[in-house]
Amino acid sequence: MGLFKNIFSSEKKETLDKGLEKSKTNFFSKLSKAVAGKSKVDDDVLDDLEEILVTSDVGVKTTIKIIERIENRVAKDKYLGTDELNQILREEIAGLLSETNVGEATDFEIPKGKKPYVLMVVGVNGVGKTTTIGKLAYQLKNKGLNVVLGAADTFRAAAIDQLQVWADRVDIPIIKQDMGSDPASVAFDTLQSGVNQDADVVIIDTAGRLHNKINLMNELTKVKRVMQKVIGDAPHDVLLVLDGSTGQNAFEQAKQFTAATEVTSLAVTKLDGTAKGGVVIGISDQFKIPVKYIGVGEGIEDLQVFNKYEFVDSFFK
Ligand SMILES: Nc1nc2c(ncn2[C@@H]2O[C@H](COP(=O)(O)OP(=O)(O)O)[C@@H](O)[C@H]2O)c(=O)[nH]1
Ligand SMILES: [Mg+2]
Repeated sequence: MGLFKNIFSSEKKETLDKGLEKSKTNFFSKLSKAVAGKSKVDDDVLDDLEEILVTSDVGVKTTIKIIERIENRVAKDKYLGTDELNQILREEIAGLLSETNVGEATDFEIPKGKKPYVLMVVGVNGVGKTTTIGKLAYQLKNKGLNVVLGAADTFRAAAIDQLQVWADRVDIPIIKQDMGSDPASVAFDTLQSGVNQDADVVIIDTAGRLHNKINLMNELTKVKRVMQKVIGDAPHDVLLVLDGSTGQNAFEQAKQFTAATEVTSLAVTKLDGTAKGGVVIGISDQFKIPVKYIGVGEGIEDLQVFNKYEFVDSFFK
């Protein structure tokens, strides 16, 4: 068991390293330019560092916090060599993320005591909701859990088909209706089926094409209310999916969705395709909502539980 665990985590680390490669290369090439010819961390280096962090989509607020921490160290230590900057950045970012106890999980787990555990997945079109659901269902099934999917994104036939493809790939049941049907009704059917099948986990896919906040709020509230006719405290988790390659847009979407409904966890996708992986650091710092999962590729295995220590480790390796 111990050996298996080691093999698993080294594989996980490899995928994470690969997924963060673009972000890392981008960050460290800028950083080495900023410190070229300088032996000491001075105001110029700090200014450049600030710009690098902001352009890596760490976000202004979180960047300011990091810079302040490094300034304090410079003030205390008097002389801070640029060759130590890496290590210091790593320590300060890890320290910042450690202030909350989110991002501590190391494995896919569903809290016990709720059966079925109902997970509603929200987010705008194209961020990776359906893909994340497929990958997550695969992980949970591999852990021996019975998973049922609900295709409550009824706007496009393709959206339903896509979830069906994932259900087939993972070999789990899916509840769906025709395109254009009421999402709340699909969610209702899915929960009922989940209860009847004694499922462990029910995952509901939703549409993100609601053109304003009021519509979005009404739609999500309705889906929740209808679910609660079957399971009084459903959904147990509302997972907002954000596309990590969209940078500040992801922050904006997080703001809008958290205003429209109670979001309880986040997934940040497409970190493999971006040089701006810093968005995960900013989002974990700024929203009081835990980043639970990160997407590091399109494959079925390319979803990871977000662990801040592993993340920082991979980034500053
Ligand atoms: N590279 C990469 N692509 C992803 C990831 N997650 C999703 N995608 C791709 O993003 C596109 C949109 O995903 P989809 O699940 O349909 O988004 P939805 O509209 O929110 O359901 C698809 O082409 C996915 O393969 C990821 O972590 N990395
Ligand atoms: Mg979809």
